[in-house]
Amino acid sequence: MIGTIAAVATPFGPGAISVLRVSGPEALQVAGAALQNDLTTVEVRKVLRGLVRDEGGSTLDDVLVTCFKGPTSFTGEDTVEISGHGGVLVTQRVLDRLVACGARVAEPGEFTQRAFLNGKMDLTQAEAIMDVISAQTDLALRAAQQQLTGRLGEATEALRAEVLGILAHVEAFIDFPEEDIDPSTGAALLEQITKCEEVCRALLDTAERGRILREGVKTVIYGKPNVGKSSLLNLLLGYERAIVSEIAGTTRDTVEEVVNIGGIPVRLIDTAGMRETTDSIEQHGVERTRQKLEEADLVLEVVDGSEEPGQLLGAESLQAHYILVRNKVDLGEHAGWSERGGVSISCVRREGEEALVRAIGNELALDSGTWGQEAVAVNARHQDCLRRAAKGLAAGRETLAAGTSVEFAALDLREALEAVGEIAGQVETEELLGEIFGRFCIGK
Ligand SMILES: Nc1nc2c(ncn2[C@@H]2O[C@H](COP(=O)(O)OP(=O)(O)OP(=O)(O)O)[C@@H](O)[C@H]2O)c(=O)[nH]1
Ligand SMILES: [Mg+2]
Repeated sequence: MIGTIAAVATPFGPGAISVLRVSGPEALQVAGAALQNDLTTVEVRKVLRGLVRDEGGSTLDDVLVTCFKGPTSFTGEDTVEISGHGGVLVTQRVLDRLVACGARVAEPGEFTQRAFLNGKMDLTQAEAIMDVISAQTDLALRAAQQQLTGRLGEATEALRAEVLGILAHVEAFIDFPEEDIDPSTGAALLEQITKCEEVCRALLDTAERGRILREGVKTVIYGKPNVGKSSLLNLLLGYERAIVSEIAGTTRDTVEEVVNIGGIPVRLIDTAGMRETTDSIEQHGVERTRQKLEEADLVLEVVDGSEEPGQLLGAESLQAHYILVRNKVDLGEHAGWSERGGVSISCVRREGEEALVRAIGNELALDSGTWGQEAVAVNARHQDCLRRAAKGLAAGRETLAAGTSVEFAALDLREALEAVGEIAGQVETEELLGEIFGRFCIGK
């Protein structure tokens, strides 16, 4: 959808300033009409002062304006940025005025989508913008910034060029069927395909790290009522986020917060204590705890270490990493726990936190040193493309090796080529773009 779009680019709510953006073929005219000023002749990238006026000529806001000319703008189109007073109403009025002057309110991510469509960046870079905005730790931010520079796009582009070369070679044999693939050429092709498969595998190996950097390690704080699960969440967070009380069954719903452990975002999920209950709200909470447990990367099973050990969830029943946390050791440690391992803490005395954080780091093998060096960490979409690419490459290689059908090998390789191309957006579909940019904020 072309046309000139406008949106508020800063968060909704009162602030020092609000920034509005206008982009499209008529951006200078639209903003010029709102400002009653000819912006088509002004110097670009220079801040001007102006008044946004309503239809009747009354001042709506006193603003600063910067004009950019396409193609050397973020979107690749003519763009105007308007910085006004950061009030909710005044900002809305300025936006209304821009719409009255001919702009349309932008869809989420539409500015970045235009930047992509105008060749200002590839799809991995467009995605990285959202990763930069939502990064919650330095490591996550570093990975996002690397992707924004185009590291991943370059890597997949190199892979695509390689696959394209192989495909061209294979297709040449289809065009000249009288020529058999001689053994040395065949062997060289197979070797090239194997190398491409290795590249796919290496990129796929970064998917787990990518997911953790983007979403955090899903850490479920699990245990019986009243053992101190909410107290533990508060301890690790450093403030009183969840309600703590001596009444068993205090936490009814799950509470999620992210903490930074050695640069890795750890998403702590405090849950309702597990017990048989007839209270329907508490039953819902217990059911939700079960669900969270299934999705967990790490489970912290909290017990009252001062009491006699009872039945534990234990590591064996879980796919996830597991740490036993023996809380309330200020009340004395029951001898029965000595064989069970785990970490002793006291939430009320704020003791054992460091040991627990260390145990979490060890359990997840979170060595931020090595994490930081890896430039690229693929997301779920890239992972899907790479899996398809690897599958196509393997199928093509096997068919070639068997010498059955060059045509079928070419089909498989073409699928691999398209899957690799999808990563950076060479083969884009309307649906794919809607999926990606729909997750952006308005004005981005
Ligand atoms: N002595 C002692 N009391 C603690 C400790 N940690 C928590 N408590 C107390 O234990 C009680 C329960 O704490 P919560 O954190 O609410 O326990 P919970 O596991 O979240 O409980 P539910 O949400 O009901 O399942 C509160 O009275 C806390 O003050 C501790 O380390 N030592
Ligand atoms: Mg609780």
